[in-house]
Amino acid sequence: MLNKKLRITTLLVITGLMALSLVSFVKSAGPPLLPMTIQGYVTIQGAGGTNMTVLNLTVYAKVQNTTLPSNAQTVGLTDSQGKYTLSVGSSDNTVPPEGTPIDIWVENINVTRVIFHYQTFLPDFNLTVSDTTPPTIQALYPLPGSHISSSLPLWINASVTDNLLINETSIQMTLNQTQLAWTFNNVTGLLTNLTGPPTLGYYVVNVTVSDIAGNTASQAWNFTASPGVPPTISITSPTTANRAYAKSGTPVQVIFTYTEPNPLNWTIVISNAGHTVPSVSNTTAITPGSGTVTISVPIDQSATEGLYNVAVTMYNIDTLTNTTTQTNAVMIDNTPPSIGTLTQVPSNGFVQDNATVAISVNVTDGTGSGVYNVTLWYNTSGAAMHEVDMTLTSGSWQGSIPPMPSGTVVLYNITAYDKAGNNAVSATSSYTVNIPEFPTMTVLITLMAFAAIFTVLVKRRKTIKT
Ligand SMILES: [Ca+2]
Ligand SMILES: [Ca+2]
Repeated sequence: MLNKKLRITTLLVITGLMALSLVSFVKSAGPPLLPMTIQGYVTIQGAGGTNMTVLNLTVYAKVQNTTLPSNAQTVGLTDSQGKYTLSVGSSDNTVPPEGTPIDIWVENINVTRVIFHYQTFLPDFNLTVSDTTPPTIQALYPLPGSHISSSLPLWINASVTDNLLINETSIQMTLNQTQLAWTFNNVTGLLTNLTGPPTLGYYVVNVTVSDIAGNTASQAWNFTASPGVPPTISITSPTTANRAYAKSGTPVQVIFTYTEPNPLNWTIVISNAGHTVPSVSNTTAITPGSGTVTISVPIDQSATEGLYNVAVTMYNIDTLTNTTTQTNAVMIDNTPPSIGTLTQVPSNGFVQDNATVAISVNVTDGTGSGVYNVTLWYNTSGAAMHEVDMTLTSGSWQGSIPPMPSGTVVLYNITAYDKAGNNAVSATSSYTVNIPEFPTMTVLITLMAFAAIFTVLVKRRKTIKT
């Protein structure tokens, strides 16, 4: 009896030990020791109230709108039975703190919220997704009601998206009720058909699409294929007849007008046989219809001197293009004008205190842009600088300095600009206004008078003798 009791006790102890070791084995082979694991099935309730499971639906664990780190397996896909698994958290420091609300999303639909708890395993966390929102069909091309070129291949595009998932097998695209073969990018949502140039005429596109829950959307739009008309462009400035001048490293202003109902872009190129200035294109959308563009085109430092053509090219959305050119409309000139010898009348030593002093000078610009202006600058020792615009008279530039008091020392020089903005400065000249010496002058005049009388008398005597 005793032995039997002992045997039963021993058996119970052994059984208990075996059970304990089995439990610890099950624990060690069970759910991963991540902070939190959730798994279950995804069921979709569709438009008709039917429930379904779908392969490859993406399930996310997010804190607010941020998906938790992917190394924590917080993004899962449903398998062929619609089963998903999410493991929130990992050994790194991105694990959310205990008690964090975590949102569970299926595709773009927020399904439910769980509270994060460490070492938790939720094996039957089934998700029911209700989707009654139909897909959206937008970004239609050709633009509804537009005219497109009958000479170019025809793209028909639409952006097709859904809050859950597009059922790709449901997509239908027709052109004048004829089925089109389409391609669909399920990442970007771009639905596309490309065919050869359409014949002239009126076309209606129809796109019909359903999501996986069975909600359906349709979109119809029309366009007309007509002979393409390229943009018209006219350069207002600069022109061959009314050239612009610039030096390297400075801008040239270009003005052009255009007419184009569907503009895409424009480009300005200033170039000649030896050099092309970096082109300038529009950086913002061009106003459809007619317009004027005024733009500053920088001339690069390496642009060499000479004449350049200005070309404006415009494209429309059908890639029809037109280019207009003004030849030799820009001159690059980097050489300052050349200032000749300054002529002063009266010259130094003969300037009286009532005398206006005339300054003249020849200024040339060789084969450059031409002389734009010449300025005479003068001052008297220590006083402010005065400026006189010189005028071109009979081939020389002329200006004058007004009378100054006796003994004044006048300093002056010339600056000259060419039409490209290069300038030259002459050396400084000077003169002193004479101090009158009346006694000396009186003696001189008297002596001259006597000499004249003497000469007359001598001549008369000679005449009498003969
Ligand atoms: Ca939907
Ligand atoms: Ca020049």
